[in-house]
Amino acid sequence: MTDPTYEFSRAITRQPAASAVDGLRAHDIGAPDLSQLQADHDAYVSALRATGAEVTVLPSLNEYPDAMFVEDTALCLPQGAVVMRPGAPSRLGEVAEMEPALTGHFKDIRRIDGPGFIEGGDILVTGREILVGRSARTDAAGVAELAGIVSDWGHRLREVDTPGDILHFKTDCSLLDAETILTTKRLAASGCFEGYRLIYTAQGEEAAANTIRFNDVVLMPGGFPRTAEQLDQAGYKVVEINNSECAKLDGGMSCLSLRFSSV
Ligand code: CIR
Repeated sequence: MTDPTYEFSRAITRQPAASAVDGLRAHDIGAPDLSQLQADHDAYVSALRATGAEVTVLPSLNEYPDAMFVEDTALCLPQGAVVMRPGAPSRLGEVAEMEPALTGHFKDIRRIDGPGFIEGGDILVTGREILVGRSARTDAAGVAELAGIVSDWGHRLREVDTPGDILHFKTDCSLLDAETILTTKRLAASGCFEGYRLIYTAQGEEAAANTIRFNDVVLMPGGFPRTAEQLDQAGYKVVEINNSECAKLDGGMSCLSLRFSSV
């Protein structure tokens, strides 16, 4: 029996483009170094493949500097895929580039038509529900449209708030298994995870919250030893990937892939 919240046979990623130096960022701490960004992306893809999954690497899209953050363009569920409608105007066109890559893998593909907006980074699928954080990128209308679609597929969606200074809901949390969430204390303080088993990022290591559980491993950004140690102690097999360059664009482990199992 597989657990669809973290066992996946496939992932889709996209090569970073040279234009990534112009990617969106909340605070400018310098442009990413392109060769390090590519090396980190390669390591990320290798780590996914090492779990036995088939990983598609789509070609870079120079006209969309943030297109390597594929997670924001779609939600992949066992019943089908939903193509998102990003709230960042410069990212709206990315979804049309992603849809053809999904068609071979999903029988049912739906679209968020608007007028609302929603990005995949605001969506956490757990064993019992789909949590969606409203944010600067995801509004109530976008959440409502998604709720209608996933209820057709038997999912319960719960709308929550992303604290104002956080880009996406999942910037500050990730699923470790169907019932366990890694989160920052500042996000959990809202009470949005009541009833779940929580592991908190170590103080000062809030940027470690965006990890992915992918088959038998947890991919986490390098440089957060105390949080890595906690996950190790809790029995998770941690693989660290350097994230220094993506972090300059507010990106992390979850943003870089769409994860699913083909039917
Ligand atoms: C953006 O601001 O849209 C990108 N620079 C980063 C997107 C990160 N995506 C994610 O957390 N899912």
